[in-house]
Parts: sequence; structure tokens; C-alpha cells
Amino acid sequence: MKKVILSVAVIVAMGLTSCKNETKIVEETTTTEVSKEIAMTDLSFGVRGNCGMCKNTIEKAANSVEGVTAANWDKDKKKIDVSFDSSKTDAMAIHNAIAASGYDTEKVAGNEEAYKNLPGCCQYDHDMAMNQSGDVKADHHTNND
Ligand SMILES: [Cu+2]
Repeated sequence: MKKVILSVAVIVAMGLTSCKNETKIVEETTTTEVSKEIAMTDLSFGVRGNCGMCKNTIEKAANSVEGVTAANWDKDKKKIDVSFDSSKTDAMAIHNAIAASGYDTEKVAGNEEAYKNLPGCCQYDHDMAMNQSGDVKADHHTNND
């Protein structure tokens, strides 16, 4: 009799544990990737300027255009790299914004009033070449004679 009770108890215990295991729910956290359907465009064009302050002004102007996600003006190359959402803005809007801040771009001459209000060091030469290579003469790819 005792044996029976014992085995029943064991069976019940086993049943409980197995039941516990079965009901253990594995919580799966599914990360839903939001695939953005935006048309990102990368663009580079020449912009005249002198120094780090010019860089701030030029990049701020470009970034002020809605849809622009990145702007990086290269002081040595006199060139800006911009990334923008072409469903929100276009290249000309960026040219215009930069020109309004007083800086010449390839397509739009800088606003004269804004230019006059730039700090002295930033009043760049209007004849400055844009889209310079930025290389200091020595080309690493040419073989020595
Ligand atoms: Cu400057």
C-alpha cells in the first residue's frame, strides 16, 4: 500500500514538473525592422570658403534645408558632400541655402549682403577655384623614376 502511494506521489511530482516545463513560454522579442522608403541622394559640389568658421556656416546652411541628413564641407577641396532625401528637397534648394549664407556654389553666387557680414577671415576670394583636388602635389600613385 505504501508503495502505491509513493509511486503515485512520484508520478504526480513528475507530472507537475513536466507540466511546468511544457507551459514555460519562450518569450520571443521580434524586432521589426522599419525599412524606410526614402530616396537618399548623395551629392558633391564646389563651394568657396576659407576656414573652419566658413565650414560651420556652410554646413549649417546646408543642414537647414529640410531633408538634408548630412553635410560636410572640405576646406582644402572647396567642396561639399551632402546627403539628402530627394523626396523632400533637391540640389538647387541646397545651393540656394548656401548662397543665402554668403557663399558661392558652383551654380549660385553667394548673397552679397551676407558676404559683407561674414567675418573678415571668411571673406573668401570670389575667383577661388572650387572642387580642388586637395592633394599637395605629390601623387602617391605615381611611380618614382
Ligand atoms: Cu571662414
